[in-house]
Amino acid sequence: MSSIHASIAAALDEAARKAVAVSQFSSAGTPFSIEDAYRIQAMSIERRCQRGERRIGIKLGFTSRAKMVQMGVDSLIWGWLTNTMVEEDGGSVRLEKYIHPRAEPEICFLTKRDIDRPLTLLEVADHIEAVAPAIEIIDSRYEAFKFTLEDVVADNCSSAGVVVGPWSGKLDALANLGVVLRTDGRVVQTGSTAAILGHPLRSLVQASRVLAAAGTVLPAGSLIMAGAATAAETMAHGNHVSATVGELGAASFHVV
Ligand code: OOG
Ligand code: MG
Repeated sequence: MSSIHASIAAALDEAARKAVAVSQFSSAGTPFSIEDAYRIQAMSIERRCQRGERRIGIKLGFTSRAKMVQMGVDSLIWGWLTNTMVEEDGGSVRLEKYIHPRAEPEICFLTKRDIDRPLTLLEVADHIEAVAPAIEIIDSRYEAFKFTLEDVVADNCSSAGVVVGPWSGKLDALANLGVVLRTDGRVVQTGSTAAILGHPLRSLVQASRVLAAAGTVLPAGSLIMAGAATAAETMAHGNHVSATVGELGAASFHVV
């Protein structure tokens, strides 16, 4: 652990707290490795926890081709979700909390057992209590929403907000559900849950692997966001944003 990493963690934490973007670090004179990026991420989450925030789960990023193409990045990444990131389904999202937020349609899982080792595809369903349609609000702390893989990992993978729709036990239906993102009723993105690593349950296999590699146990009752099935869309004042995921239903919010 170096003081440079700690100061990058502090700068990213401040950028998120004040909703003011910063310049990239890894591509602008302070190169660091992916391992260092996860150390910086852990330090910035630790700062949030010292202010009283709680970890409530994790999110995966770049589990679909649509997202990799949009951001020009091609490795699966993961970051933490905390309690202050939760926005109410059907409620109002305050634009001023964010820098340049984007919305993307996702699937959220609720765990019913600790995830404490790499799981197989056959085992993952036994660890899940429920599934819900969801919207992730991503908000890169970097200017122009541009980053390298290392920078975005250090920035907790752009995690900023989560809106979780109705929970159900419909795990068997997940293979190929239609995904539709709407802004003010207009369809802005369409896709399929099959775009998420071929099957959203595979995101749980990946989640269990990255957690094990990090030596972290994810406690029962945690959320896991599987990663967006489509590209993300910018949000503006007054927008109504909704994501429908086949028979799982929809999650939505109003931007104020
Ligand atoms: C990074 C986060 C990617 C996803 O669902 O693929 C992500 C970003 O695009 O800013 O959340
Ligand atoms: Mg996402």
